[in-house]
Amino acid sequence: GLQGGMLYPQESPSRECKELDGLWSFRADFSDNRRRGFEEQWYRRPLWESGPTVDMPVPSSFNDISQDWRLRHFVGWVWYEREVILPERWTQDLRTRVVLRIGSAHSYAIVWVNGVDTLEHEGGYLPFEADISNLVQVGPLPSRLRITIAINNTLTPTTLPPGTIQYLTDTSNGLYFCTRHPPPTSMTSPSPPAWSKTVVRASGLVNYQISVKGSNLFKLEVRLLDAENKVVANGTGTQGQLKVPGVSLWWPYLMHERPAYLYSLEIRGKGFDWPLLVKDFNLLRWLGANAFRTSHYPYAEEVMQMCDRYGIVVIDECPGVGLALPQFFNNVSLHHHMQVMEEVVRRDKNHPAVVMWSVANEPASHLESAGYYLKMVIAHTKSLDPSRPVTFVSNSNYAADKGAPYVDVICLNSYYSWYHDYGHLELIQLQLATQFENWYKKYQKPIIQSEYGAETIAGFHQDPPLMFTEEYQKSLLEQYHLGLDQKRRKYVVGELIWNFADFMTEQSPTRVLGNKKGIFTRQRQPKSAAFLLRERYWKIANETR
Ligand code: BDP
Repeated sequence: GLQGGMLYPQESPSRECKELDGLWSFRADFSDNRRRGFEEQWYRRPLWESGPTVDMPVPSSFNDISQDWRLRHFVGWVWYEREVILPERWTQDLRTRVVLRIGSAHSYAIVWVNGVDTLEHEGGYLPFEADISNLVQVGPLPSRLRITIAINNTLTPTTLPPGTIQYLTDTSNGLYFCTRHPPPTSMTSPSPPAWSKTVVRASGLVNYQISVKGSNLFKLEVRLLDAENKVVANGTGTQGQLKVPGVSLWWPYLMHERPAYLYSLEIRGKGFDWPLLVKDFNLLRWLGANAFRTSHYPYAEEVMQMCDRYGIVVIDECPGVGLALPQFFNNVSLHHHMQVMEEVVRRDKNHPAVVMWSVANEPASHLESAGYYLKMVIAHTKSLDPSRPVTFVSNSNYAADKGAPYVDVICLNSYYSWYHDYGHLELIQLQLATQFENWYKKYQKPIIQSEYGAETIAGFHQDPPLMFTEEYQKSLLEQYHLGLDQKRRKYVVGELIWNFADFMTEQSPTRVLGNKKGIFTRQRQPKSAAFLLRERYWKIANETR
C-alpha cells in the first residue's frame, strides 16, 4: 500500500538536507562472474583498498562519462563510494531522524553505511530511503560516514524495463556482451553540468578558467582554500586571477620534510541541471505546448515541481518499456511492476500536474498473457489512486490488442510514412482515419495520439521532401495534423509529438547518432518543424480561450 508516503526532502526550519551529489569513487566489477566485490566484501573497507578506483560524478550515467569502451557497454555490478561528514547536531541529538535517500539508481542497488548493510532496492528512476539514525547516533562522534552503493544495471525478463543478455559467440566476430536496452545509471537526475577546470599557477597568482558544459546561465563563485581549508582568495565568474599572499609552493615528495602542499579551488554554481530544465520549460512555453508524457520512466521530482508551477499537464509513465517478448509477462514481473506503480504513485500523487498514470509503453499487447498482465497492473494502479485515469501506450492493432478493455483513455503510437510506406505522405490521412475509427468503434473511449514523428537531421534540406530532411518532418506533421483536426472525431482528445528534442540511443541502422525525431536538436535549437508546431499550438490555445 501507500502508507508512509515518501515526500521530496524539502528544506524547512525542522529539516536540513545534505546533498550527496558530486564526485564519488567508482569501480566496475570486471571479474567474469561480476561478483568479486561481494566475494571480497568491498563494502567493508574504503573502496580504494580493494583496488583502483576512478572518479564518477553523481548524478550521471557512468556509461557516458568514461572514454573506456568497456565501461560504455558494461553490464553487471558497479561500486560507488563516498565519505560524508554529518553535522554534530544530527548525531548528538537523539531526537533527530537521519534519513539516507537515493533519488534513483538503475536498476538494483544495495547500500552500506560504514560497512553495514542498510538498504536494498529494485528498479531505477525512483527514490528509496532508510532511517539511519541508529547507525549514526552511536559511539563517540561517529559523524564520518562511508556510504557504499553497489548497483547492478543488468536487465532481466523481470526488471523494468526488461531485457535479456545475449552472448554473441560468432567467433569470426569475436565475443560480445550486450542487452536489449542500454541501461542508464543515475543516482539522482537530472545530471549536473560537467565542470572542467584549468589551473595555472605562477608564484602566488592563480589564473583560472572554468568551462561549464551546456550553459552558463548561472553565476559562479570561486574560492581558493589552503591545506587547512582556510579561504585565501575569492573570485567570481568563469575566469579570473586569484592572488595568494605568502604562497606555499608544491614540492615533490621526499625533497622536503613537509608533504606536497595543496590548495583546493572550490567552484560553486547554481548547478545540477536547472539551466537545462528551465531552458526546456521556456521552450515549452515558446511552443505553446501544455502537456507531455514522461516517456519511458518517471522524471526527476524537480521536473514534476516545475510542471506544477508552469501548468504543464503530465501523463506519468513508469519504466514499463520494452515489454516486447512473451517471457516478460510472468508473475514475478507482474509483482515487481505493481510494486513500481506503488512507488510511482506514492512519489507523484500530490502533483496537481499529473492527470493520468501510464503503466507501459508499447508492450506486446496482442498476447493473451499481456492482456491479463495489463489488466492486473491497471487494476492495481486504480486501487492505489482511484482519482486518476490509467492508461498504457499501445502500438498494437485495434483488433489484436488485449489491454485496451482496461484503460480509461486509449493512447496510440503510430509512424505512418516513417517505419513503413516510406515517403508516402499522401497515405497518412487515410491511415490515421482508419486507425481512429477502428479503435473508437470497438471501445468508445477517448483517444490520444501519443507518438508520431520523423527522424530529422537539422540542416538537411530537400524539396520535394525526402526522409531525414527538415521538409519531410514538416510535411509529415502537416499530414498528421489534418487527420487530427477532423471535427467529426471529437473523441480524439490529445496529441503528443515524438519528440521534444533529439536524444542519445544505442547505435543501430535506424539511429544517426541517437534518435533524431526531436523538433529541437539535443542542443535545444529549433528545426523547421518547431515553428510549425508553435503556430499550431498557439492557434489552438487562442481558439480554446
Ligand atoms: C516508439 C517508442 C519510442 C521510440 C520511437 C522511435 O515508444 O521510445 O523512440 O518509437 O522509434 O516505438 O523513434
